[in-house]
Amino acid sequence: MNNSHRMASGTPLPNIDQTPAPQTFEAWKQAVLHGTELTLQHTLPASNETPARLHEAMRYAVLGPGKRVRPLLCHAAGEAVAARCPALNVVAAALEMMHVYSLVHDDLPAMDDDDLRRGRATVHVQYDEATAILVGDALQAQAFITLSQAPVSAACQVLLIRELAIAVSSTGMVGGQMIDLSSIDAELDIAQLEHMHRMKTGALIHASVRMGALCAETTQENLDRLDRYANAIGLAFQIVDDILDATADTATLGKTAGKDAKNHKPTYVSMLGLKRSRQLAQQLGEQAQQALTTLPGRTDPLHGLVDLVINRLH
Ligand code: GRG
Repeated sequence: MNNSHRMASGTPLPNIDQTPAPQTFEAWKQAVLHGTELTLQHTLPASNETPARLHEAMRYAVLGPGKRVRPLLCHAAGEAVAARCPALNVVAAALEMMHVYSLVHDDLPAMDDDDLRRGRATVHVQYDEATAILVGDALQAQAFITLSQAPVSAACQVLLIRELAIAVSSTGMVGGQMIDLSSIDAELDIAQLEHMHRMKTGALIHASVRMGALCAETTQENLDRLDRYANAIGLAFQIVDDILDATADTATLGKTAGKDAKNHKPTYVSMLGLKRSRQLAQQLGEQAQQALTTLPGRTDPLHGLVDLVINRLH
């Protein structure tokens, strides 16, 4: 069977399904990053396609040096239940587009008002504010177009589209952002803080894991195990983000450090302190690892990603 896929840009995707499975976590990660990059390159509209300024700005936003945590989680979860690589590459690309839309809009003057992202000028600084708004809008649409082209059954495409739409909806990422924006100077308790982060950051991370698994027709038991993993790693990711905002420098993060305290935002660090925040992140990491019993495929990438999320430096 020919596994090349013709995507939105019209260029066939290379056949990256036939390469042997990498042995170490690092080799696995590099292979996934390579597949994600190729798929994003092919799936995003070309920068000379009209309107060229918008397409160029979309590519600037997405093809910058992100960590690609969501694509990595999608692949790792898919491989844990033996999903096929071409579908995972396409779904991973859609997840990264959705994530980047949220970053571009979050950086806007009306929201976090930041001029640095991934070590480079934010989209509204590099281009202009109206272009940045449209880049976010178009990336969100492009994510759904991409999912509608995933090489899975039509029924599975609908499941993937629904999963992503719910994750970024007013009860997921966008709702979490709304609560976050209204929490400046507010007195949140730890349960409210957790709820906000589960929506704002956790929902898309959770969807990344589930969507990888949905590419294979897996059992409800396996999905339940992966849900537990995703819930734990999603919250751990945010706690580590709070820790890094308080402890790392701007050059290392590639975005402005210390913004939470400056903006009087409640965070795990402001509420629990650094030591307890680190302990909580470790505990959640252990919970994530424990969820990974008896999955039918390869689980070392999911284990490796716990370490990567908890011990990351940016
Ligand atoms: C504007 C609709 C809308 C939503 C924004 C996710 C988000 C909601 C805002 C991002 C702000 C932020 C710093 C959130 C904390 C966690 C987070 C998502 C960090 C950025 O994700 P990384 O670290 O970034 O995966 P890279 O650049 O590596 O992809």
